Amino acid sequence: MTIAHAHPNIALVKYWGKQEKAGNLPATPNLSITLAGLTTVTQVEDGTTDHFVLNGETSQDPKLQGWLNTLRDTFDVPPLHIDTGNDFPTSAGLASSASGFAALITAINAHCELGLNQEMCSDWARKGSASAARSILGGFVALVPPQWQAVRLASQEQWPLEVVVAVTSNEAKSVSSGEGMERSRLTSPYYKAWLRDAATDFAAGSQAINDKDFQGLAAVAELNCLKMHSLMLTSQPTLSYWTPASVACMDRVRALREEGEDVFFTVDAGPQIKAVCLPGSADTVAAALAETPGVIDIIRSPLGHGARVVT
Ligand code: 2P0
Repeated sequence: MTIAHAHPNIALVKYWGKQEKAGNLPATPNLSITLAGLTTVTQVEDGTTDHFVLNGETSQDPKLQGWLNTLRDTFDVPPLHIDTGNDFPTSAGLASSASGFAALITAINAHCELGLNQEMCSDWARKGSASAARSILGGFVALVPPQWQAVRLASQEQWPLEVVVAVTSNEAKSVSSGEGMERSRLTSPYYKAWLRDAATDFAAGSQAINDKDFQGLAAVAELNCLKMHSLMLTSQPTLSYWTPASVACMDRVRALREEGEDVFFTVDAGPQIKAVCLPGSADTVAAALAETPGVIDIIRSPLGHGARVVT
């Protein structure tokens, strides 16, 4: 039996749209931070048939089964009992598929002695869920062509940012990210503009991380997030992930910044707000978001490590 841990990551320059070829390849370069305060724990052991348990309940997951079958095209992987749990809301815009596939390939690699290095683990994680490629590493992580395997931009020790997650709903989303981004690619009138701006946003985000330029990172990350949500909103049918509380939190973050706090927001395919802070602002930001109407929970997180085997 083998146990692996992985953390979700949140993108500061987002992935939303795939290339039209095999391999689950993003259409645009993207970068993220790995969150130590949220964890997926995945246990793998040999079984007589594949059996998957998610958060204590038996689950049928065609995406996971398809990924396992693909893995077996290359490696000798026996039937597996996979038991995985998240200490945060699942499929609710907190990147549970990123930490999930990162923990899973890490556990299977060790359990079945596949001999994969980090780059290869990232490659296999990406085939399950593109954002999962990034959770193989900790700190600041890029996913870029031509390899589309995670690349470390900086460690969490080099720039120890903090993240305050304002949870506004625990419900699973009704449209998956994969389905949503394909809808945006096919129907949003802004998709071409999204592709056009991607390399510039990625370069600006990478430079800001390299320079530890918080204001620079704030500017590119907030605008890139709002570009992605513009794509979502202009998809047909629309993809509307925000609640009134999400909007209130974004307004609150802008107001806190006007008051001198070092904070910016980002939002993924769900209603939760992630406020990224310099450490000196995290207490004030957490207190302010906790008081914002509609916020049901606050999760605080430093940046953390990549996926790893713990037994
Ligand atoms: C990201 N998201 O860059 C963006 C921002 C959500 C919003 O990557 O189809 O679960 O499995 O590759 O990785 C979520 O999409 O999609 C995602 P698939 P994934 O973090």
